[in-house]
Amino acid sequence: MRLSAATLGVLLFNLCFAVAADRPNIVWIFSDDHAFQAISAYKSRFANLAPTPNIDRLADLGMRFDRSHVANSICAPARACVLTGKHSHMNGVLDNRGIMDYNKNITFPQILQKSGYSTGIFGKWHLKSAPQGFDDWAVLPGQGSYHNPDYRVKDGVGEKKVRIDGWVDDLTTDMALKFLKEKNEGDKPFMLMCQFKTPHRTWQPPIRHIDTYEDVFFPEPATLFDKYEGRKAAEIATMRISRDANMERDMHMDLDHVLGRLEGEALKVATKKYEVINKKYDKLGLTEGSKEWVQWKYQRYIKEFMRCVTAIDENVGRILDYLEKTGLDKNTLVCYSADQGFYMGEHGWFDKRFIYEESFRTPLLMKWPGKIKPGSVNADLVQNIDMAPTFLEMAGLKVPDEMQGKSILPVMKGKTPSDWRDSLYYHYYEFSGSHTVPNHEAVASKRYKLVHYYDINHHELIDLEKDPLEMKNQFNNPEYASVIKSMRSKLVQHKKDYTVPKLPEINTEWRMTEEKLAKVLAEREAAKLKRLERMRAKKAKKK
Ligand code: SGN
Ligand code: CA
Repeated sequence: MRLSAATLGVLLFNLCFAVAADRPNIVWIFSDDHAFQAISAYKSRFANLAPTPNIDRLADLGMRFDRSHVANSICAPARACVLTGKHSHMNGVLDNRGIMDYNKNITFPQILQKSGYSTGIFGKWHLKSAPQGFDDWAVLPGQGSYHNPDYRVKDGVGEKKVRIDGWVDDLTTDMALKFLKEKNEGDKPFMLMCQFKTPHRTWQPPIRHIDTYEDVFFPEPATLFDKYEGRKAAEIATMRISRDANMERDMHMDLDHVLGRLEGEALKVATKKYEVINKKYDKLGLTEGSKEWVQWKYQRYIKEFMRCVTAIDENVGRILDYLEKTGLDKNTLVCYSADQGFYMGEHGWFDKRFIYEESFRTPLLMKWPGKIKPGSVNADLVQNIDMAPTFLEMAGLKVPDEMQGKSILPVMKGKTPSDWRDSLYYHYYEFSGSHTVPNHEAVASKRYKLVHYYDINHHELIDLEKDPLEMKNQFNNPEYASVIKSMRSKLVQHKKDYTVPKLPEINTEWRMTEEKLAKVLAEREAAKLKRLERMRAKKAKKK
């Protein structure tokens, strides 16, 4: 690893001055696509129907952050933001193709490890290169599999591939607990990252939950049938439950996809459960494209999502129980968060990527006995780039200058500085990855969002106070002229502070053009037809 003189200085400082005795442990529980609307502590519309009692324990015993946001609402970039404390244009992971480059970045686990922490990471990683700064690790290759997954496991200075039988996040939690048990016996502080694959598309709950919630009706969001008026980028996106969630994989009609990796008795039990559910659909005789059909798809989607959520909530409970049972909890900060939020039917969507609330916000709950007040709720603007500086400050370590986030330690302690930031910088770069969401750069205050979809020359101004569902674009409304002016100057300031390069200089390959959009859509349509053909052939063979 090549390190700059400044970074070396930080490491030396940290080696010399870290006080080992009472440094707190850190447990970071991180899920993939877990919308805050799907956590009962956030008083979601599903709170009574599918509660998350274990995640809620963190809210009861600690702090719930209501304005916790991401810098770029997509998986690999969000993970890089957490690890490096830097915005995407600085850490180099702009989109899901991005690789964590340790020659260009120093991460908080590396610094903690050097300063004497035991460190471990288990579960979803998505950053391609092998994790660095961890004594122990086992991560999923790419997105990983739900059933009987492969893991990339640390093996000396290299790694090996191991297939393990079971449901992915039960296994990841087993590994996290093993790490905790071993660390409990040592005298070093520890930092554990337990990173679930769940509830990522295509939602595959453990067998014990395949038919949980089958008879529950989940209320629809008010914007399920959004027409995207005045919001051109939203109109372009291919992430509608109605049109873009597919029957075979998303709606679980193709059991080979859903259960592909299961074997023996487990496969039999799971198949039987799905067949019962799928037969009910056949009996309904719904017309594809009808309103009722979309409503059925919504129910099916949300049920699969919440089954997955229930399973990870149980695993959060296992971790909290262990910490309490051993007394480790007393000197441990436990956090629960997700790489980004998710649309649970809002605007008619699944997936994320946009700066609209449901995917710009991400859950954040923290418990730290004696330091964070139980049952507290915070509404200050915090962002995923703040995590690295926070953990370093907690451990009594110096934060490298290159980190752009701010430590939220005072916020956690209920002492937010009076000059705390009043807006956040956001930038999404992955047009053409999946779902054709146009790239956008934005600035968001607590009330307003000024968004520039620069490839299609479209601007939006959202007034969250007057329009909490984000259905009205006020950019051309003269009443908002002064708001736009003030938001623009905040954006300019952020770009200066964060040294954002000029737009044409970044991510040239995935910039959107009309031709590229047409090509991507045509390819997707062809793939869809192929899938349908395969399904039909399979059905015919069965008969
Ligand atoms: C897969 C999903 C997409 C999702 C991306 C990125 N399709 O491609 O729906 O947006 O991952 O997700 S799937 O049919 O393969 O599930 S991310 O969380 O990793 O960024
Ligand atoms: Ca994700």
